[in-house]
Amino acid sequence: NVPDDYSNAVDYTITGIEPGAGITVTTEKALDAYDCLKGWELEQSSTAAMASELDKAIENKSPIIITGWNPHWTFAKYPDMKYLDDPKGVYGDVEQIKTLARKGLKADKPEAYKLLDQFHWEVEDMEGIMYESKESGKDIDEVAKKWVEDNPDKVAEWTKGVSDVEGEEIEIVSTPWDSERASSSVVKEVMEQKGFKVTVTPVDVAVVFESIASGDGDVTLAAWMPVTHKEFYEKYKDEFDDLGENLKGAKIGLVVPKYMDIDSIEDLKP
Ligand code: PBE
Repeated sequence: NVPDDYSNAVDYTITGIEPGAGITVTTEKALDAYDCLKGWELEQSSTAAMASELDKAIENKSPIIITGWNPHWTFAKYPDMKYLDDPKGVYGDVEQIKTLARKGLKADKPEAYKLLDQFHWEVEDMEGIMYESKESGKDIDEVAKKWVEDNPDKVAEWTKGVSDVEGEEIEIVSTPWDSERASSSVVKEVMEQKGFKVTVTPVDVAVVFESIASGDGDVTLAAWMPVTHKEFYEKYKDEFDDLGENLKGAKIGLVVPKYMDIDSIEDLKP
C-alpha cells in the first residue's frame, strides 16, 4: 500500500465528528491550507459514528483517517494509533483545556469561584475515567464519583480555603464529549460535597461560549485552546473571565492506525 492507494482507498474522505465541534472547524481549515487535500471531504456525523467506523477499519486492517484528540479513550483502547504530522501547524501543538467563568461570578459566588479556579488535573485522570466508563459500561457520572472518592488529595487541593455553602446554585455549561462529561461530573460531585447545588448543561461549543458570555451559565470547564475553540474564544473574549487551564497536554489532529505507512498530512494525495 503506497500513499496514493490510501487516498483512493479512503475515497478522499476524512471521517469526522459533529458539525459543531472545534475540531470540525479546524479540519475545514486544514482542507483549505493543504494543497494535497484539494478535493478531499470531511465527513461529519457524530463521535459515536466515527468510533464505529474506526472499529470496523481496525478489524479489517483497512485504511481510515479520523479527526482525533487526546484525552480520549480511543488511544487507550487502540494504542496503535498515530497523529499525522501537520507541517503547516493548522492543528497547533499542545492544547490546554481552560475554565471560563461568567463576568460577575467572582463577586456573586466567591466560594464557587475559588473552587473552580483551583480545579486542575492531569490527562491520565481524565482519560482514566473515560476509559473505565467505556470498559465497564458504567456511566461517566458514576465512575467520576468513584474517582472523587479515590483521589482525596487532589480534591483537597481544589477545595482548599473554600467554605461550605448552603444550596448555592451553579450551572456548569459543557460540551457532550466524554472528556468534558468527565471533568464536569467530577467538579459537580466535589462542589456538591461542599453544599452547592450543581447542574451540568451539555450543549454545542458555540452555545457554551454564548452562554458564559451572556451570563446565562456560570462556568465552563470545556474550552480547548489555543486552537480548537479559537474562533469562539476570540469572539467573546472580553465577555468572560479566563481562569486559566484546568488540564495541560491535550491535542487534536488527523489520526490514523499505525499499520498505515504514512506519517504526514502531506503524504496524502489530491
Ligand atoms: N473535541 C473534544 C471537542 C472538544 C472536546 C476535541 C472533540 C471539539 O470541540 O473539537
